[in-house]
Amino acid sequence: MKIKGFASLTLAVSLLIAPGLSEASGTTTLDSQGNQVTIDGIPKAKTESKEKFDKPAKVERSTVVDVLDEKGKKLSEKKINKNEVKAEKKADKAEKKAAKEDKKNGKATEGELCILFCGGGTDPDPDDGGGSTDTAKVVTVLIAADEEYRAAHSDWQTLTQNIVENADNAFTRDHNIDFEIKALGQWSSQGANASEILQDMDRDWNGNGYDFVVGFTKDPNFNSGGIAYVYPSSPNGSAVSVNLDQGATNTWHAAQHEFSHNYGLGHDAQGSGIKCIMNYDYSYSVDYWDQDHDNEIEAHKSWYGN
Ligand SMILES: [Ca+2]
Ligand SMILES: [Ca+2]
Ligand SMILES: [Ca+2]
Ligand SMILES: [Zn+2]
Repeated sequence: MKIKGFASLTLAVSLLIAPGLSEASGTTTLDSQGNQVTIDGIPKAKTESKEKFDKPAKVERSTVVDVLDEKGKKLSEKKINKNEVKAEKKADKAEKKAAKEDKKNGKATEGELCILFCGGGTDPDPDDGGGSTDTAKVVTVLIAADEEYRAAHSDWQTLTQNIVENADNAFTRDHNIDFEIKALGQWSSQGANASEILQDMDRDWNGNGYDFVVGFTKDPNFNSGGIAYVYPSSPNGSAVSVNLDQGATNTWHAAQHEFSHNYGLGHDAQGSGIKCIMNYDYSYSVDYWDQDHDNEIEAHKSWYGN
């Protein structure tokens, strides 16, 4: 959509400093709500992932979603039903977390039991391994899919819901934060690169009362796997990120990485061997954070939701 005066000034400045993503990383600017932000992202995945999900994602709570047109006008409503994770999927995850096994100390099994016996509760995984304070947080999410993404995926509503509902599983498991989808918007994305497309998303969809607005794009100018604002403190308005269409599995990893940036997290050094979704070497292969980043999420958990 149209670029307004103030925003285009900011844009012009960041264009000078940041013509592409690599240079965009660490760029400081103001977002549409006046927050001082840095822009950070994730490179595209090196390998293709499955285009579709084999099964629906774990949905922690049932929710009613508003479907919005490009102007944010409500077109319809749809219900997303709570969907318990299957035991075998949980086992899969436990396997992936082998590197963390000593830290977890067999707690994955407790988590599994809790799914079976405490499924109706509001605290699905109280004994998680992330050092959670057990304060349950529910954060609201607006999903906006751009015209290229919607053209490529007639099932874009289900697909993007599944991506977000996969991206929040580790937040729920390790930090007791549930991302609840409240709206699905039809976005018209514009911009010459990923940073500009992020800023376009921010201008178009911020300020509507959601904790997070997350974009999904297939715009040919989006030269990144995902991109997000990194906030130094609890932001005014919504936390904003955009992810490239890279298939089901890669895209939800990118979404989890970008949501983590929204909580103020930076990156682990590449080549350090630190297994964390914030390390580019592992961003598309693990779904957990290293201890420092776990601590940081806990410290910033109060930024969003209630
Ligand atoms: Ca979920
Ligand atoms: Ca959720
Ligand atoms: Ca576009
Ligand atoms: Zn990043």
